Amino acid sequence: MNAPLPSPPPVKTTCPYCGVGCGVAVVPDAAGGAHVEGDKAHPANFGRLCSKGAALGETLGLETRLLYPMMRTGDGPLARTSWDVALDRVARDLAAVIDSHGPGSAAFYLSGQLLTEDYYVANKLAKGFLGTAHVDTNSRLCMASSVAGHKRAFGSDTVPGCYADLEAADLIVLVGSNAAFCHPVLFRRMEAARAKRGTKIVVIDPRGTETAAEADMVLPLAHGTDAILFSGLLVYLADAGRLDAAFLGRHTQGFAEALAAARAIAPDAAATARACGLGAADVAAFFALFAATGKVVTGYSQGVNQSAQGTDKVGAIVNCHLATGRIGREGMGPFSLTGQPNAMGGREVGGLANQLAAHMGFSPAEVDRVRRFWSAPRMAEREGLKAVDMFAAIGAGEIKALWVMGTNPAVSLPQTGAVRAALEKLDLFVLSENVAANDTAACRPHVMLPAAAWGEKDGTVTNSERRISRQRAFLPLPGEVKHGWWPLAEVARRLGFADAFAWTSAAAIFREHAALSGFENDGARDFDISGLATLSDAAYDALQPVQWPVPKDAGAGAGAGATPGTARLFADGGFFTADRRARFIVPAPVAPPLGAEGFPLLLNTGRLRDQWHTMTRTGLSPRLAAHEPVPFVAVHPDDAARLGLAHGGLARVTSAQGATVLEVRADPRQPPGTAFAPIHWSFANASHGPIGQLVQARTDPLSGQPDSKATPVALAPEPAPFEGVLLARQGLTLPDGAWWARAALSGGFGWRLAGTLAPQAWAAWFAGLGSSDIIEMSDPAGGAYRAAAFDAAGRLVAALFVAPAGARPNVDALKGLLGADPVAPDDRRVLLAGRRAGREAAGGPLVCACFGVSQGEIAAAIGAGCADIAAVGRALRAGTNCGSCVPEIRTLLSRASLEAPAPRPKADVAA
Ligand SMILES: Nc1nc2c(c(=O)[nH]1)N[C@H]1C(S)=C(S)[C@@H](COP(=O)(O)OP(=O)(O)OC[C@H]3O[C@@H](n4cnc5c(=O)[nH]c(N)nc54)[C@H](O)[C@@H]3O)O[C@H]1N2
Ligand SMILES: Nc1nc2c(c(=O)[nH]1)N[C@H]1C(S)=C(S)[C@@H](COP(=O)(O)OP(=O)(O)OC[C@H]3O[C@@H](n4cnc5c(=O)[nH]c(N)nc54)[C@H](O)[C@@H]3O)O[C@H]1N2
Ligand code: SF4
Ligand SMILES: [Mo]
Repeated sequence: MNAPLPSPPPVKTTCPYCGVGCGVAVVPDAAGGAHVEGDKAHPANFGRLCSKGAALGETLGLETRLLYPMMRTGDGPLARTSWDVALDRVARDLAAVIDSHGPGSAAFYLSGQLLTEDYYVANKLAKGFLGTAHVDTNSRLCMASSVAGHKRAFGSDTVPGCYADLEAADLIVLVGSNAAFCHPVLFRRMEAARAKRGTKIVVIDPRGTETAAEADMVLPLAHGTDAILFSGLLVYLADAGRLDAAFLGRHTQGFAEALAAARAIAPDAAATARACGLGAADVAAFFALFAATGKVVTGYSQGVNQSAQGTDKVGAIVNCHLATGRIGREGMGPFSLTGQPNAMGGREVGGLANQLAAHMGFSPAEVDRVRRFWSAPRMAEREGLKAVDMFAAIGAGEIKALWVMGTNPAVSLPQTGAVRAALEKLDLFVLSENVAANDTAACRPHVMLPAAAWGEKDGTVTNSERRISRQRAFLPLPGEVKHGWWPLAEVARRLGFADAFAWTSAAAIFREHAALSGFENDGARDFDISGLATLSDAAYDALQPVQWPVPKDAGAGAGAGATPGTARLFADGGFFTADRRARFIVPAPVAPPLGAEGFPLLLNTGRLRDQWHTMTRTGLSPRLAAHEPVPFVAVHPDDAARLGLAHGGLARVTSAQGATVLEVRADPRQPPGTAFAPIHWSFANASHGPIGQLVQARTDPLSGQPDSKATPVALAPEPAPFEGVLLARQGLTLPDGAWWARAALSGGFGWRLAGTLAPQAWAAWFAGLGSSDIIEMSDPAGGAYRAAAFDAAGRLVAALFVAPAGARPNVDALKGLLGADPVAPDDRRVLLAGRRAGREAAGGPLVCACFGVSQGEIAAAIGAGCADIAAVGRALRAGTNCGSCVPEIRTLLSRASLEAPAPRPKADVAA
């Protein structure tokens, strides 16, 4: 990992995962892989990478990729076709749908993982040339409440500050953000600053997280009550005389009404505490700390945005910063932590249904301006449908043609059951994808188009601090894969719009986008990168990371080295409202999360450290899979006991929308009455599919963003008298009735198994694999079955271990045999024993993904006297590279100092 880079010089590009937007230096190897390390010169990460970024080299394989256009005729299966045939079909069917049913019958569903250039082309085609504004994106599920909150307060979707503010702050308040897992490199920067200057970190999150474990103060407020907490803070700041009268008077409007509304919601600290389910002393201490500290950054993410009151939560936070003038100055400001690598770029080009392009909306003047710039024949003149409504319109048959690019809605939207049904109704369903199979691809697209993936893509992305960076290609386009913008331009050409879509490079598209941002702007719109509109191809290739705005008169344009950019906005007002004043927000009265008869718990959903969304890429890395190999639901131990759920057993989780089955985690960090499940699993890698099946489609009235954090659910034990493990070289179809979850292993796959399927049934299934060289151990009385199958060359094809619940063998040490060529006679014997001497005693879940160090090994090192993070690092190297696992090592250290490790409770064998 820390080995010096081999020559030739690395290609500098940007990580394709989170919105931190770390710079990556890559040296491709001859075998289609690459050596990846952090780019020391990139201002987002200065050389650091988290576990996901560090494992990028393991995700470049072509085995799962879509390499050729595919098309379906009639009810037949998808079959390989040529680009010409596929594009003719898309253009013809799109035109036919629009001719018969109007432009509003066509829609695009895009993604914050597309490059800015791809996004720009899709938006231009739809809104200017097809005449439909039904262009929305998975950013609706992600950043829409921040966008709406920014626009309401600032008149524009502007993030006022930058990452350096987190290092200059004396107080960082993280609201609804698990940054230790989700923005790990930025969190490392916060921790480093704390070590240097004693910054205080406050975490506001109902659930105990790794981020909370690192905080100086934790406020585990009740779900959905953030706007009450920040209303209470506004009242406190006013009553304590901490307002910035000069800033208020010169640069804002509406303070009196906002304060009156806040008083009605949260009259004082004690009332705030009661309404938020927090201790009065804790709330008072937080208010006093905020009031007394000038340099405060409030960072927020999905606990704020993904809420039925997300926009008001953003407004309540921004109010406190406006009232104290703590905005746009070093170390101060509200800071939206964006999720995806290009969530910001998508907003810049108008990827949301309620935006037009370049941060313009649908006012008649703006529609006219964009029409003239594009010479557009058929402008959409009104906002389109937002994601949840768009899929409802598809289900209702009103939208008949849909082009999905770079997102997996059959997993990530709320109510995925309804989403799947809707997708199957379309007259034309086009899917641009990197992978050949996922849950959305299973919904019978008519055409699948192979798109360039990270390493092949070429263009720009914008990170959380408005910094535009290049994603550069270091691999050739494999098979017949094309850049994302290309099929859009080709369809436009087929529809008669060749002149407006005539680019031959990403650089040319970027120049047009940059020019539009400056077109008739005169400083009235925040998003202005016209200083980059004349970059030559070479200057675009060499573009250094730069923060917008970059207006023309900023002396930019020369590209490398000469682009000044803008670190902060609004310190001296200059908001983008008509009167240049910011608006205070009057939040609506805060309603509790919706309850539902028969569904007594609230289901919260979110992310794990080492997986990215629906795992189409991180799922390929054995290292990353080892951290959390199975989908689970966490509940408080008291709830588990009350509901008869056994830690490690299975639970059926049900909501009004759907049901799934997950492994139970009894976790004291989970507030009673709530449950938490990760979002990463789907039917592609788990028998019972995504958590999105259960999630309600309740949305914020202003942003349209779904509340994915508070769905009423019921939990009940699911019978699982057996459990087991399956290892195999290839993907296998498992028997009906089994509960399983699949993860990548070096040389193949590993499945965790559970359920009611008895050993005899497993034995019959295993025999059906058709190997002529099988060894078996069957113990019907003991409820155990073990078997291994080999190919003619003596290589392991599959190994199965089934045992009574609670007695699943730890086969970690056997996983390496999948790569053995052939399996040695001694190892054949130990396979049936289900274990091999050596490392497995120190096994357990993987903690350090960089150096492959397990929980057991760390516990052993702690037992042997390692008393702090540094000592563990010296002994095992764990935590010394990316640092993502430092919070977990700290938890193990503190647990070891409190208690002797408890044995894992035996699972219930329910009848
Ligand atoms: N490892 C990893 N990192 C990622 C991603 C990934 O898939 N994996 N995805 C990226 C993307 S696209 C995004 S959007 C970001 C998301 O980053 P985060 O928003 O940090 O992640 P989440 O886990 O979705 O949710 C954050 C927290 O909100 C809390 N929460 C729930 N309800 C409330 C509430 O009412 N109030 C408050 N204050 N908190 C609440 C949850 O308990 C959870 O801990 O992560 C990015 N980074
Ligand atoms: N319950 C619940 N649901 C949630 C969330 C939650 O916290 N809870 N979070 C929401 C949030 S914040 C987000 S961002 C979404 C994420 O949800 P999705 O966007 O659905 O998740 P991904 O797995 O990132 O899907 C990206 C897909 O695009 C493909 N892909 C990647 N790059 C490219 C590319 O450049 N071009 C093309 N054509 N394809 C590409 C990948 O193979 C993958 O299939 O999930 C949302 N859903
Ligand atoms: S923090 Fe990790 S996932 Fe996010 S951009 Fe950096 S390396 Fe990539
Ligand atoms: Mo996101």
